[in-house]
Amino acid sequence: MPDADDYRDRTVLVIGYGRTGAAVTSFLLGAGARVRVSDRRPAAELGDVPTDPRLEQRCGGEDLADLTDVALVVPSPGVAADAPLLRAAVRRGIPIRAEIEVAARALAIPLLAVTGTNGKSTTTTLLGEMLRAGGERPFVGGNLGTPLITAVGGRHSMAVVEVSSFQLEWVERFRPRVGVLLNVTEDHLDRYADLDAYGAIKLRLFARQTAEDVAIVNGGDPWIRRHATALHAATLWFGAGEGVALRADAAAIRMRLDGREEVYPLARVALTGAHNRENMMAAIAAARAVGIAPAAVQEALEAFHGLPHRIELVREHDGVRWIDDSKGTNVGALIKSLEGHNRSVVLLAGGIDKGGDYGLLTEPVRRAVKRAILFGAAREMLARTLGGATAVELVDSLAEAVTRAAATASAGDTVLLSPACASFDMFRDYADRGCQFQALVHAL
Ligand code: UMA
Repeated sequence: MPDADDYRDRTVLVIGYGRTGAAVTSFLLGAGARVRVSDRRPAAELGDVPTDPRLEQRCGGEDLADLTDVALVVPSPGVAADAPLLRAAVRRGIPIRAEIEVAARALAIPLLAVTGTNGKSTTTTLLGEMLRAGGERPFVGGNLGTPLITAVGGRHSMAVVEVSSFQLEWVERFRPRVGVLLNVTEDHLDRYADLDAYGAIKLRLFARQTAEDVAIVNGGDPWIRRHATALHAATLWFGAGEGVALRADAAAIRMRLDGREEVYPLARVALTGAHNRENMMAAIAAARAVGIAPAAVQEALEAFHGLPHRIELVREHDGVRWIDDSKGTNVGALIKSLEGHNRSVVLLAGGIDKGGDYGLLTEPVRRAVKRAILFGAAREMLARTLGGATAVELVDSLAEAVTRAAATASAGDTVLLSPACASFDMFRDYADRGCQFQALVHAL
């Protein structure tokens, strides 16, 4: 029986040749495997694929013959579990491993993994900054953009990895030293049957943890509270409710452990809002769990200015604040972005409906939004859902949305791009949508 982590001379099928597929292919070739790449796109669209006699391309569709002689399948996160090749691999008993599983088996450094519906990227990046301030050499990546597998062979002392539900679908022994679960609200319901099915995948992050590991979870999140029995690690709750170790108000974050209290003042911290206080609490708990000194944690909090396209102020123009929240691609994200506003928001939303209960938006929109300007494939659905709560208007493009918003907003208002939808109907990705928005706003 060959060692399961020895890839030499074994044929591995990599499905999808995007960022993950390319990185995992390069790792596997380096580890001596024969790699077969399957992608539904034609070869000409795949960009640079290395020329290597041990690399074979099967592009332009999925063919079950691609599984012949395959010892292991590594699917990209974008490949759903019901893809014909994956279903056939399961039927034939061929092991399937996520890229993060392959990476975690090859890495000897502590892993700090962050998941949740919203706030993952901010928390992951901030935590990386805290580790850096504490003298570590962290790898920071995962769903954030740089696949974890690229950390293998690097000179890192720890890895902070943003983990999506897609990446957790095919894990087995993935066991982070520190696992963070920020929140679980409806998202990706085009891929999962319901909230419980989606949340159960998120809990796989904790499945292999033991009492020697740490789980950091949101005490104010009802779904997580209901599923706390799935946690086997030492658990630190933050936010609200019974037994929380970390609490926050607008002035400070307080962490109470073993009868001692640490205070992290927020007066000089740029991140604002209740959701960001949750992200900060989680990052503080994770950094402290791996021994980063409080002074380094505070230094990183004060130096951090947030991520692009996440409630990012683009410009103040004629008294109107223009905010880019293109990364807000689900209902929960939009609800958080509307916090603290009172009938002063001109909302730009729309794109591809990812499933989920858009009805949850009615009350926050009624309170915060004076007009919703809707675009993209989901615009009619959104107009029906939000029509009773605010004035709605349909447009054909983001450019038209910006023009209409400029005509509608008056001094003191905020124009907020927070689409609550995926971007792929009109843009390459959320970043492309955000960059186009910013260019339009700067041109006003
Ligand atoms: N493909 C197939 N068959 C399929 C599906 C896709 O052949 O059934 C091919 C496509 O033609 C394409 C490739 O697979 O060539 C794309 O793979 P991918 O969609 O997995 O994308 P990657 O470039 O590998 O990027 C992935 C993550 N993408 C997704 O989860 C959809 C990136 O997260 C992540 O940054 C990257 O790995 C590095 O880890 C993006 C994302 O949208 C930001 N994530 C979702 C989210 O945050 O909501 C989960």
